Amino acid sequence: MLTQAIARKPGKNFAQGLTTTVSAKPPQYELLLKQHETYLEALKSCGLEVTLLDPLPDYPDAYFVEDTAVVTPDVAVITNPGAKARKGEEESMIPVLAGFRKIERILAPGTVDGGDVLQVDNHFIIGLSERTNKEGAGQLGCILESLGNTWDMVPVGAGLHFKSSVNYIGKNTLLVTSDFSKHAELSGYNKIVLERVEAYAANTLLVNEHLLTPAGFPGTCKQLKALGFKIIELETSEVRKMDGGLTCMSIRF
Ligand code: CIR
Repeated sequence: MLTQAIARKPGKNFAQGLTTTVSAKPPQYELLLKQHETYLEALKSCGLEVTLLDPLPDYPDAYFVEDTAVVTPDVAVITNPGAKARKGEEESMIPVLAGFRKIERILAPGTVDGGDVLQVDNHFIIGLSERTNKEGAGQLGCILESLGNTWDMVPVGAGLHFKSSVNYIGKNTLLVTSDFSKHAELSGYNKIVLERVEAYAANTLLVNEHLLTPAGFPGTCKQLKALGFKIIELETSEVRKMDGGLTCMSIRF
């Protein structure tokens, strides 16, 4: 049962963050704040106590807190973010997470973004991406293994992070984009393979038996409901313009 979430309010300069998404309309701060607040309310409605941190003016992407730490019942592993512009965000998480867990760190030349780390009970699947390298994944794997967990690495050939494309939704089931439907490392799970036009819905977040899923993907929503999942649909238009989604905006434990 998850009880805590750490999140950070987006700063006014959020649109200066990294993005590869071309959007017809520029990102809107007021709308992002509204979507972020609704997201936090949804986390609370799933039973989480939310710690909300202030924006970090030097880091427009800092509200994507997920990338800065991997937290398990035993440890908080502070990452070494793979994007140059985001290095340093992780330092501000140390005093926050030290209040909950013992701290370990990923050290250079290792890099890890939390968005590449998918937890399925005590098994961790670590995506190797432009942000997470083999050295970083190995360091994280060693820490997790020393605490009784298992882990595996998966190449991320598409999308920004592994969890942009694959998420665990409970009942031994993964929600995956078609790019990940045949990966050997994922063969032990049931899979719901998203239609190409609904690929963004892969970024669905399991919180205590509820699925927080992006609004606007009716096919996926219908399928999840039919399988008996409890769904909370959330607007994500402004986060999406910055290559982010629902998993990225909090650390849950
Ligand atoms: C970045 O490129 O780092 C941010 N604009 C988006 C990060 C999204 N985080 C995530 O998927 N875990």
